[in-house]
Amino acid sequence: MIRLHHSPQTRSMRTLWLLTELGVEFDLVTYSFDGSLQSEAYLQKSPIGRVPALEIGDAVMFETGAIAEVLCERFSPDDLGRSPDHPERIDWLTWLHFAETLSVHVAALTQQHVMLFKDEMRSPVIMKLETKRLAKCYGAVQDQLALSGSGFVLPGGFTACDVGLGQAIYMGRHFLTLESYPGLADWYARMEARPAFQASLPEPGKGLYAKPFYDWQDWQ
Ligand SMILES: N[C@@H](CCC(=O)N[C@@H](CS)C(=O)NCC(=O)O)C(=O)O
Repeated sequence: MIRLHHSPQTRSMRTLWLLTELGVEFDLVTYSFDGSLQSEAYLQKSPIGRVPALEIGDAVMFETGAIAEVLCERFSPDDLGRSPDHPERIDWLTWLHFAETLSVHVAALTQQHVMLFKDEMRSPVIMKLETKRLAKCYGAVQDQLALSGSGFVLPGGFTACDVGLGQAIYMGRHFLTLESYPGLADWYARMEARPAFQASLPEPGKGLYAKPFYDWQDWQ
């Protein structure tokens, strides 16, 4: 039995997209940010009340990178995954986990633009800094796509790296568009067109973000 604990437009979208690409059966439990992630029952699954949590057999996991490693090992070791002796293993691990580096900046920007409920709590300095740090990440992924040459993050084709990074960039686009990153935009358009990506999107109006784009310059 596999059960994903998920909130729309959060990192758990990464796991939802991956499970869908893998074509495995799973149950989906959806939460909103209404305090339910801090319930005693949920804290048994994720000790600080974050999404995703994944029940898999008798185990409960949290951390998207670890979840992706386990799911690929079990269900797609050398297609969406790269097994330990695969020549792309090191790059696969590196780019799989680089998604989280992007997500840290996206999370900081989400906190600044969306979560803080009084304008005086927001800091344009932090917004600008985190947007610049996100831009560096976009540049690094675009460079890797050029180096790979396959149209995917790794030369060998579509993997869980594309899922992790695609989800991070889906979130990042709420704060920094892909306008200045043509190579990244081309790849992202193909990620967005995948049926499994589409299946990981929230129903209209049910996500975390009320607007498609939040501009730090509005707060200068
Ligand atoms: N490194 C963790 C981060 C998980 C995380 O922070 N999830 C956010 C949503 S993107 C969350 O649950 N936030 C709830 C909160 O901060 O209360 C992972 O990759 O799974």
